[in-house]
Amino acid sequence: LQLESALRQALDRHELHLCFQPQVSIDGRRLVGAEALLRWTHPQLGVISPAEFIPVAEGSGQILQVGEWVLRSAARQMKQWLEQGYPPAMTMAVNLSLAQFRHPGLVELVVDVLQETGLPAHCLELELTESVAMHDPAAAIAVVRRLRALGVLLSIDDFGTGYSSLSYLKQFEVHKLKIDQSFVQHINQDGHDQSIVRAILGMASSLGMLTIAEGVETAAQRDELERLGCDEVQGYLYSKPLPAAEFEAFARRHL
Ligand code: G
Ligand code: G
Ligand code: MN
Ligand code: NA
Repeated sequence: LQLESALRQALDRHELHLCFQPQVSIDGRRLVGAEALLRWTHPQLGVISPAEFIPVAEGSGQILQVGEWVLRSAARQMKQWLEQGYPPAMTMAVNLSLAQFRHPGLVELVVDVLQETGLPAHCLELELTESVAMHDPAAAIAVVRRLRALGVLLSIDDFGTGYSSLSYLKQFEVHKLKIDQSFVQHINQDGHDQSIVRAILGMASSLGMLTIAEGVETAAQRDELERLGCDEVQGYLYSKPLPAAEFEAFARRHL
């Protein structure tokens, strides 16, 4: 309850900001995207993790307002970066919660944000989790189709940890699977994790989806993922999530 009332004031008091984690091509040569990750610095409590306050915001319904702020801010930032000469193929990925995804105003909101910011639709990627996608698959497939029609990209986050039906996955026609970090962590030691990643990559490839591995921390993990045919990586090996100015410094070194 305390967090809930504090969060109500957080937006007004500008206590929220975004960090951006670089996404890099598997060869490490190209910056291909950024994932926007929400941060809250409370004046007394200090930095509060989204793992802590997103569930609160989901329970209280505040996630709609917070999520709208994230979407607008991330799109505005990406548009600014494009104007500064960042690669036009670069994408800005935003996490969507179940309540946001189920809200009837979502597609209209995305249209608004794209119009308002002037961000090309293909530069925006919306991340769903398997549980968001599978909550009501028929409804979700319909929303995904409408979002795809706008030209925005869609990905499934934490892939492999939830349980999605393969037949629905085919109908979703999302652009990208994000392989959960739990499969990456021991990929060099654990033959089962390696097999799971190989299976996910094979399935993605046959369904025409791109793949990104999350939580890549070592060169050995990256090498193995490259050997298995993964397209992109995100993780501490390249960078943790960064405030905008530090992301810009990272981009200058990698463009
Ligand atoms: O960046 P970090 O480890 O702190 O994120 C913790 C969790 O919070 C992750 O599951 C991440 O997906 C989630 N998260 C971060 N930012 C957002 C956001 O803007 N919206 C939603 N729905 N979840 C977010
Ligand atoms: O759930 P989602 O995948 O959106 O959230 C990603 C989470 O993983 C964030 O909290 C982010 O800070 C964290 N993260 C990103 N890269 C790494 C990494 O290389 N190692 C670990 N342990 N966590 C990471
Ligand atoms: Mn994510
Ligand atoms: Na994830």
